[in-house]
Amino acid sequence: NEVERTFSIIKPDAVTRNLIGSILQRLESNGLSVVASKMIRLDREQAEGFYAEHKGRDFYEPLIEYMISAPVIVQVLQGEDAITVNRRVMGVTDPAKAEEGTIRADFALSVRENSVHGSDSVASAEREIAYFFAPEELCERD
Ligand code: DAT
Ligand code: MG
Repeated sequence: NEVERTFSIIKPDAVTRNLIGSILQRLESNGLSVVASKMIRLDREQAEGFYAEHKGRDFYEPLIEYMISAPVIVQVLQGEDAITVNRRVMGVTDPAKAEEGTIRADFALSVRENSVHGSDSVASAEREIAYFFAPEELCERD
């Protein structure tokens, strides 16, 4: 098992409802350590670029509107198999289908307002981390 880094967002619905601490608790207690973190309000161009793979889908425009509707926490998480572990702790995209005890099952409001983002592959993690963080913003941790 390899130590990996993954990219995470605590999305507007969760920030707005003061769920940052509850969500971080789930991530940290599952072996994911924060190595970079900041709160930002995404602008339209940032949100569109981040979700470029979904451009043209029916949910794309409302997704962009939602992502720019309030601040988010963008963060880099490190741990053994961090990409897979983060996705497991998050639960699947639709909270109605997410396993009990996952962040999305317990906190998400809808498929769109689903509280968290997590990279789905090593390639996505590298792209997404670089999209929001300069290399020197990542802290070394054991
Ligand atoms: P995930 O965030 O689980 O990686 P995704 O990459 O397929 O899911 O989609 C990105 C986001 O777009 C997702 O978190 C919420 C939104 N989305 C996806 N499918 C949707 C749908 N059918 N209706 C509304 N929003 C959707
Ligand atoms: Mg995705």
